[in-house]
Amino acid sequence: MLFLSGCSYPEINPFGDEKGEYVDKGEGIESGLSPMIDPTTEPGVMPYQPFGNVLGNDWELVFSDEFNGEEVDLKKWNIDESTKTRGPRPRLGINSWFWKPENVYQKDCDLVLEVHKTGADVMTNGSINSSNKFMTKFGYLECRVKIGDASKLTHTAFWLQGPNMGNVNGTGADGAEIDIFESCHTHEQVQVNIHYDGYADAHRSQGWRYSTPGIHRDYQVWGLLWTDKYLKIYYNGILKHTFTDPKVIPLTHEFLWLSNGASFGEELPDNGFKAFELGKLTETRFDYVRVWRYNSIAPLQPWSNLVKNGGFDNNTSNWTCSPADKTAIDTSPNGAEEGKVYYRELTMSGNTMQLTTPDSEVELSQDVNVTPGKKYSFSFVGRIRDAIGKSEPGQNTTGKKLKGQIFSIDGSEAVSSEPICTVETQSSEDIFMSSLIPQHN
Ligand SMILES: [Ca+2]
Ligand SMILES: [Ca+2]
Repeated sequence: MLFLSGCSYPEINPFGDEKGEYVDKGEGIESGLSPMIDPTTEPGVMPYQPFGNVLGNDWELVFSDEFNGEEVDLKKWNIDESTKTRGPRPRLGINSWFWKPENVYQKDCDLVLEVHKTGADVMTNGSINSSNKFMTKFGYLECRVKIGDASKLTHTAFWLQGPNMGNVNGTGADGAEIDIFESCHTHEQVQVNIHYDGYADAHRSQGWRYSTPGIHRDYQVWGLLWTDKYLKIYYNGILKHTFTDPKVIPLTHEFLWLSNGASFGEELPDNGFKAFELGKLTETRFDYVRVWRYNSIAPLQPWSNLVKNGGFDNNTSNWTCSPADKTAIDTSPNGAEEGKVYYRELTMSGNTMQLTTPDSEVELSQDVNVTPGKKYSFSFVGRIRDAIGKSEPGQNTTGKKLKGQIFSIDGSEAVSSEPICTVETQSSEDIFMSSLIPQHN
């Protein structure tokens, strides 16, 4: 089975009209008194862009915390303390759970959020938020984090809330909860969820699941690109989902939230909490959080993508497959392990194109108009799946290749005589491939 995931250059939408805005020490409070930029942040640091200058470089850092000091910076953060249980997870055997300040501290240049079992059905967690201290509207928000062990029934989250998100008016433009990620699964996926119009009967939400290779092994980088036209979610520099429905795009200031809590993935075992001993279960480590505002839309213009639906945004349109019927939008968790049961997503799927063939070649193609004499770059992100286990008897991906190639429009002449990008080894990671296309007269 071959596996192509979204190209990382599908940046066809320009930024919105408004520049980003921010408020430090909260709206209505005199601004400029509280420096929100960590002095240990590397000067001039830009959003994490391992796959090229996708987001441009015209960014102004307006907030950062590298968590390198001895203590949590209370000029920026409130340390949460729950006075009553947050939403119980009775199916998992967690009937109450609480954010506790004693679970929150800084160590080894990280913010640490510990997770404990403090009673037969009681969990404690850690959380900080920037309410009334730092609020932001539009821009790019990024964190680097090693999530808590999801198999210990905790999820880690990087999220935002607006002070007026409880206002019921049929839209989240006046404020929404944006969960950039919630690591509630033990397979390599997370959820983005957006909630608005409060949490009672009028509550509305939209959600999406996306693949996050490597999430359970090490630190990973999440980003949110937020304009007045869209929200884009990035994982390790790869675009994972785009929201364009105006109902889920806040047009007002929101504050940051970093937390862990009791989990809710459907694959987690019933009453699984019961098996754990009392004491510390796991911890989440945030390396940094940074927020930029954008100064102009100019940097993005050169990246207007010629490829249509390059991110496979929820469908296969604009692509031709040969032989036909060998494509699908991927709906399964990544990183299949032998003997393990996986749960198919019924209501949410990822923006990933899957090419299915155990035995023969499959080609996915699209015509692109180019101007003679100009140079173009070609790139894609993909992986050969089943790298860490067989999903079907007899299936073997050894010797499979994933490659990209450019042909003239009649399909007969290879513009690049050799494949531009080739992956031959199996991989459990997404791999980025890029090349300048040779000039063609
Ligand atoms: Ca509302
Ligand atoms: Ca750090």
